[in-house]
Amino acid sequence: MNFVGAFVLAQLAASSPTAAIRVNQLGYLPDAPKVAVFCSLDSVEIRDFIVTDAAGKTVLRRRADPARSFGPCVVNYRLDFSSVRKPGEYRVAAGAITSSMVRIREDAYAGAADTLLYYMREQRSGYNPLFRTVVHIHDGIVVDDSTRAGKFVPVTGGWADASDYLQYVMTSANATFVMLMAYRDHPGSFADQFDARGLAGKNDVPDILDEARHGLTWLLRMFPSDSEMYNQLGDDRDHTYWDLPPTDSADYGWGKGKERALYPCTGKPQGLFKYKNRSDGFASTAGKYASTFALAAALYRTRDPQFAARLRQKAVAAYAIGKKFPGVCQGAPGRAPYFYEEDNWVDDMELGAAELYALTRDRKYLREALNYAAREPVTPWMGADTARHYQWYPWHNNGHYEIWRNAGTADRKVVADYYKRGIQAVVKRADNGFRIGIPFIWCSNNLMASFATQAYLYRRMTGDNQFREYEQAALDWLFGTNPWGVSMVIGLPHDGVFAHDPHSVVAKEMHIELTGALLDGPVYSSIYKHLLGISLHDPDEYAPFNTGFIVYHDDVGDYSTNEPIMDGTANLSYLLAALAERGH
Ligand SMILES: [Ca+2]
Ligand SMILES: [Ca+2]
Repeated sequence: MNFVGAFVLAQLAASSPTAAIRVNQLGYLPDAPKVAVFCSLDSVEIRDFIVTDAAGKTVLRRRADPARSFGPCVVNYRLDFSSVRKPGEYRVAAGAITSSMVRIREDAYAGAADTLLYYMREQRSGYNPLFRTVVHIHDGIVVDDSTRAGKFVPVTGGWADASDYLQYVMTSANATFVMLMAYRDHPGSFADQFDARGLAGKNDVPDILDEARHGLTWLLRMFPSDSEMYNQLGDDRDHTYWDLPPTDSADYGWGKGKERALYPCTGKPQGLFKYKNRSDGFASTAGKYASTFALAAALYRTRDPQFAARLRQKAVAAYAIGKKFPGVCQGAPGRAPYFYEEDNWVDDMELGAAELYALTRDRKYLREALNYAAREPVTPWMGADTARHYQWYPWHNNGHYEIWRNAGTADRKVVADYYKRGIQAVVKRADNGFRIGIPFIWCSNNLMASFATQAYLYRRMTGDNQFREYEQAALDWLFGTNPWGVSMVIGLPHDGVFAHDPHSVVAKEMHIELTGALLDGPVYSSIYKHLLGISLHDPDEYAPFNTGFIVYHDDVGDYSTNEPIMDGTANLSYLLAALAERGH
């Protein structure tokens, strides 16, 4: 340990908190449920809490509601101040403990979805606006395929998946889809301050569409013909070096920094080395191509008819391939045992069919969408204790909502009920001070964002508000109402408490803040202890709150909880755009 580290530890010991009041640092909408959470590491009792306004005047005094303990919080109380609706700045206090500043504002979420895009731009492969150069220009050469291995296919573009530089259709198509959906439903929430290349300066295109089109362009390259459907670019040989994107020296057998491996869907188990995945079809990937292209075709119909026509043709072709080859096309492992183990594909085909129905109005697609939906009404992690890595993906099934948008009354009720069942399964596990019922597997923040999004969609579809407290609790968790008091999105809000030491070579070496990045989030301590090659580089400033069954570390060495994720960041864009609109 260096001198600075020892000093920080001494400071921590002197000021070690024994209790805290956690709040959503981004803020509360005036009509939203508002609950701060009192978390004590020791056994204490409180009776009342107060809310004071900016002038220090008490505007509410109320009984604290005791709640079941959670994680490191031996004692939890829920401090419900929903009745405070007047916009302003407040603090919540109980005993000697006072919260950080609480904002109540009609525009609490204004601009938040655009903030996420800073991270998306930073993650771009192809032309990267941060480095102002084209990165990974040699992509890629086909591997793991008996007929085409060794062929060069030009697939530069897209986004790096996380702090490594691997690229997946699975996550990139979902990211593109959600951004398109966010724009379609909430166009007023997005600004135009950047151009198509991601450089500062408007181009008369909303920035969310600039970003989505960057994804679409790559996806079109990854599906160049009906007989070539690619799924993954690079593999975990990427992890060999701690390089920046422009100087990535990963070697896939064609020299350092040269061509990267390009994996097609083959319908068979894949993996060049010791580990193999369980791929048995194309449909999980084909369905994602189909849904993303079909939604884009609808959105670009008047904006760019030629582009839209091409997208439409590709959507139809991808969907047909998914029908012909049911099953999953999983991520391909390299040298390590970790890969994206997606086990469901009917959700992807459902979404593909729903978008093709919206685009073509051919009722065959609606029937097929409803049939797929009935085969997996609830995304299977909901209600579970654990799951494999990305086993049930996407984290929530937008297909039910997309069916609902265009279906008749009876079918609408069916898909709304599917959402309800998933929400109920999570709520059943959420009888704790934070009202949190997700499993804390790797990338728990994705599950949190998806639960909140599904609950929001259900509420808008039905007008049923019975789960609003849980929807809000998941949103609040992401922005600071969690044991650590940390916003899980870097820079949101800019004056909040968020990660300053994410697992990212770009942040570390370039000394930049990865504004807009959603982190993986807390995991079960049992998972953290068993991951390979994890160690903290600095003293843990959150150590007092890492004594429970889940842990979070703001440390560059922790790739399990503190690594930003591209797909999770994009996935959050819908909810934040929705909350930024009047009427919410
Ligand atoms: Ca723009
Ligand atoms: Ca799936």
